[in-house]
Amino acid sequence: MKKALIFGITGQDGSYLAEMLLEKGYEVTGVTRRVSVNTTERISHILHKINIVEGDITDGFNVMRIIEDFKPDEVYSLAAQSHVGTSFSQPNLTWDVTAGGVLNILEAIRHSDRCFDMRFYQASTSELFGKNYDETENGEKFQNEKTQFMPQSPYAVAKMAAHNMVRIYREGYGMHASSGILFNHESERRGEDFVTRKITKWIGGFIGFKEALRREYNLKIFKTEFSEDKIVFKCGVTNQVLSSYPKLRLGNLDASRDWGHAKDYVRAMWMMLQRTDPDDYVIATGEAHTIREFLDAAFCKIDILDWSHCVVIDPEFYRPAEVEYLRGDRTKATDILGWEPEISFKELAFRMVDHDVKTQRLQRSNLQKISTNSSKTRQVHMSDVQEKGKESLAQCPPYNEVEFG
Ligand code: NAP
Ligand code: G4F
Repeated sequence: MKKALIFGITGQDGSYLAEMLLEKGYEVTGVTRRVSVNTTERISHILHKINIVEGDITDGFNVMRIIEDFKPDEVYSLAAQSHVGTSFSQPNLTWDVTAGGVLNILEAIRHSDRCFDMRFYQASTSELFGKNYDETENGEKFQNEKTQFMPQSPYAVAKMAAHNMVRIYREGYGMHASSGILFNHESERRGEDFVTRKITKWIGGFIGFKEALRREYNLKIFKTEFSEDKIVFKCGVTNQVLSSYPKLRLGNLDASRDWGHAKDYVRAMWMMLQRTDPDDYVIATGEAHTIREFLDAAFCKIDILDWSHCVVIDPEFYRPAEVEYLRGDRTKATDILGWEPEISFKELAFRMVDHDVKTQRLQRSNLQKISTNSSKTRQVHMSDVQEKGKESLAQCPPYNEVEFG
């Protein structure tokens, strides 16, 4: 039985990778940090099938001991401070974890008696390209393994250091060390402060809120109005203000990303380690979409075609330096690994919305939780509605989605 060691098993990718390796018959060990709250939500369904060891990649001795004790065949280095925005406010931490942590793992492998029995995967990133791209003869922009790196954030600089370390350890010490230059990949398990999940979480919350409001007031139709930062719900019959929901606050909507599904991407990680020769590969769908296009797809799933009323542009979410355009050319991965993505951009957005709507519906099923108004205000509104008589409300047309306007 092959043994895999995953640093970052509690993250989005770690959880999908662990599932996939278990299906392939691996013995899986995951490294988790000591934290005051439970972070194993994404792997709760497989916890009984895997080993968990406590560790932090910034502690070199700790990493060395884990590798010596567990004796893995494959080591996946997925742990990182992975949020680009946060790397501007916490550059030192980002450097220590995202660059230094990887060096600790590489050193632990290099000094092990089993150095050449282990294969190592590093989670590199399309952020390495930053500002830079190449162009086809038709003027289409793309990035591949030959595109020069021009990082735009402390996160990307840390990842570039790690990427170069992996190459040096491969070429200098002959280690089986590969880097996947993965373009953005998302999923139902994506961290909630990345833009795609932030959008689909908001949609889930919004739908759950509307449905709970409808149940609470026994209403079939709402009218909505839009203030600067809120969506105000009114009774379709009496025009009474019932409640309000905060708008979705986002930063730059014009950047383009090459978005795939994480499940497809962890397959590529494993494929790299099955090759006799270690190497670096770009993993991407080859399609670029703006944040606006993701909003189009996600809101379309709930039949809202004009989402502009629901979104506020907030300078807080702009970055000091932005990566404007990422579109990967995966030719090498397809030719050598035989890797292709299976989940399309639209399916990705729909799956994420479906998941978040379902989750929020469950959470909102308790009527008491619904209103952002105080309970006192809600009672006043309730009694107003009741005074008007439930009969008149019952004459409302059947409920569809919220009617805007
Ligand atoms: P993620 O959800 O943010 O997961 C990061 C993981 O790293 C978590 O398990 C986290 O543990 C762990 N971690 C953070 N600091 C640690 C430390 N000091 N010691 C040990 N573990 C630590 O990230 P992801 O989306 O799964 O991405 C996986 C990797 O791929 C990351 O390295 C990321 O930078 C890289 N990457 C991601 C993408 C993408 O689009 N998703 C694209 C390219 C590259 P806690 O649960 O305790 O926080
Ligand atoms: O979802 P994001 O935070 O992802 P970003 O910066 O592309 O980084 C992700 O992908 C990288 C691979 O290219 C990984 F290496 C990295 O670990 C991470 O997984 O932001 C995407 C875009 C950016 O242009 C950002 O400025 O969305 C824009 N954006 C607009 N409003 C926002 C927001 N991003 C976030 N997080 N939050 C916003 O409100």
